Formats: sequence, C-alpha cells, structure tokens
Amino acid sequence: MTQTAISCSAMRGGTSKGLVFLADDLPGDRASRDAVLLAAMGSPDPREIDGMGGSHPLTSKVAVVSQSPRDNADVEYLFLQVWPDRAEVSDSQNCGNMLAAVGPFAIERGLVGARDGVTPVRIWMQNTETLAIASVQTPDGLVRYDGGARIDGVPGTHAPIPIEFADTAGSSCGALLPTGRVVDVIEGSRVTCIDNGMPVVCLTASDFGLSGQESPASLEGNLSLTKQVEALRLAAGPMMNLGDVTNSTVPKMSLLSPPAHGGAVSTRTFIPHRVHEAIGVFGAVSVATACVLPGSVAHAVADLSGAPSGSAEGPAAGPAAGSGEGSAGGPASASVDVEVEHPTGFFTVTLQVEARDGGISVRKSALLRTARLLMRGEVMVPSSVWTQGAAL
Ligand code: NQM
Repeated sequence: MTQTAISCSAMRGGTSKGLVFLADDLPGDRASRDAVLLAAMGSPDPREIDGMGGSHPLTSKVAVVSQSPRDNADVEYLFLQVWPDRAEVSDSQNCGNMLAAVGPFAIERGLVGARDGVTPVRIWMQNTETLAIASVQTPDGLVRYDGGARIDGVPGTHAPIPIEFADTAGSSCGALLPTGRVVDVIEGSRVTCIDNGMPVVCLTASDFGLSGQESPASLEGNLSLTKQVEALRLAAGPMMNLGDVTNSTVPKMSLLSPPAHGGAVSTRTFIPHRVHEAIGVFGAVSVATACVLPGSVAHAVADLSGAPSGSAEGPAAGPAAGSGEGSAGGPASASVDVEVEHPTGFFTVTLQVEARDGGISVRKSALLRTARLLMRGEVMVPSSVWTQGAAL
C-alpha cells in the first residue's frame, strides 16, 4: 500500500470551502495531524495541485469535528487554516463560514440525532472557546441542502442555516476593545481595534487615498498600500494581545467607507494578505459591532439610519443612537440589523447590544449562512506521511 485513505467530506460552508473530518479519523498528535492535512490539501504549493486545496485561503480550510463532552454543546469544532503556499496549519483564528458546514456534517455522521423539521446543533468552537447554535433543516430527519436562502458570494439559493452566538466579545483578544480604547493612532492612522469573534482593525479607506469601492484585485496589486497595511497590522497585533502576528492570520484589516448600496457600511477586508471577495463571518460581526460603537472610526463612516431595529428591551433607543443610559430600568438593550456591504454584496448581522458606560456591551449576534455537502469519501495521503494507526 502506498497511500493511506482517510474518511472525510468536502463541504462548502458559507462562502468558504474545505475538508471536514471526524477527529477520530486523524492522527492524535498535532505534528502528524498537520503533516496529514498539508498532504491532503497539497500544501505547500500556490496551486495546491497535488491535493484537495483550492489555492486560496478561503478554499484551503479544514474543520475537525467530534462529540462534545460538555453539557451545553453537542459537538466540538476545531477550525484549521491550511496555508496554500506555506507548509503551515494554523488554529489561530476561528471561521464562521466553515462553521455553517458543521451542523449538517454532525447530523450526517450520526453525532447529532436529526429531528423532523429543524435540528438545532450546539457547537463548541474550540478556537475561541465559545458556543454557536446552528439550526439545520431536517424534514423527515434528513439534512436538506436545497432551499430558498441566498447569501451573497454564493450562486443560487440553498436551505437556510441561521446561526446564533453569545459571548464572542473578546474571545481571541480578551476584550471587545483589546487596547482599552475606542480609537488608537497606529503608524499615523486612526483605527479601531475590535474583537467580537474575530480580531479586526477598522481603517478608514479615505485615510489611504481610497474610495473604498476598489476591487480586491486592485487592492492586492497596490504594493504601497499592502506594505502600509501590513506594517499597521504588525504594530496592532501586540497591542491587541495577539503577540507577534508575523505568521498569523489575524488581525484582519478592514478598510471602511460610507455605504454605496444602501447598507450601513462598505468594507474591503485583508485576511490578512489576500483581500476577501466578500467578508468573513466573525469579521462581519466585529465590523458591525464597531459600527454601533459611538466614537469608533466605523461609527464615523457608517449610516445606520436605515438599520431596522427589532425587539428593543429596556429604555430608549438602540446604542447606535448613543442613547440608552435611560432610567431606573437599567441599560438599554436593542436588536439592530447591520447591513455590511462587501465586494460581492451584503452581509446582514443582527446584534443585540446594550449601552453601557458610554460604550456598548454585546449580548448576542445572529446571521444566516448556507452550506452544502459536495463529496463524501476518502482523501488519499502518501503512506510515507501517515500509515493509519501508526505514528509518524
Ligand atoms: O471571519 C475568512 C471566511 C473567513 C473567516 C477570513 C470567517 C470568519 O470567509 O468567521 O468566516 O477572514 O479568514 O471564511
């Protein structure tokens, strides 16, 4: 035998794509696991021609799923970014797009029993140690992939997978505002460093001589810009409690400008070297949160006048209006839909936030994704990399 066959599924999750494994099907030790994943994806090679990777960070992803020992979760999800062109596998960030594939996979692989109708899957996200609840369509107890939900960045319509989060604020950096300030001046630019599930540095596009409507390709091709953005990222990393981020996929750098298509804010996001064709899930949640944060650079360019506010609880209007200290009833809590514009459309984030001490406290966020099982079978890796059951 010259190759080892490893059971896995190829899945699209949101606007990302990758391989999804049961943890038990991969080597237990990290070095062997990473060697297997690099071989499975064909990394390092910019084209990943000898493996399943799609030669872009958004299509070179891995989700590892297992039964959860926790009372509040059904399954555990570990996200691993396989760099296409470097022999590196990173768990330094979470991915809310591949997350959308985890619920259907967990049901398909028997980790969660399907209900007749909709099956809620409680997913413990190991990268950030936070919980997500994904609602998967399961009429007659079978995962349904077709349906009427559209997400920008994916052709056609599919079955909706609404996902809810609590406690994502500060999950990577220790605090929603990791530097302790709403605005910092880094490398001469006013920025807002924020982490509501993803460390993001919010930048104002006009500070860089940009309209904010440039295409991802033109931004990637603008070498003086990419140098400037990377210098800022390297300086922001330690300030955001992320240490030296030279080889890390975080923080993401999001260039913000006023909305151009009726949304709340326009974005172009470096993730961190390629520019996203859309925007990451937690990246969008973090940018949306910055938009409702009075004083932030995002708040300064955002237009929330059209943002529908649902279920206000407590006194006064939403925190976007800067109000809400209110009355004896305690801080205002409101749900607001923030339409984040990106290069291929919109990403709607529903935030439940309350105004607190002049800032905000995030209670919950919610959004819609879709996913699809593309292939199930076995991925082949050379036996020189791993002989199942035998350590390297
Ligand atoms: O922010 C891209 C993606 C992501 C990650 C990235 C993601 C997220 O679009 O939660 O989903 O920012 O690296 O999949």
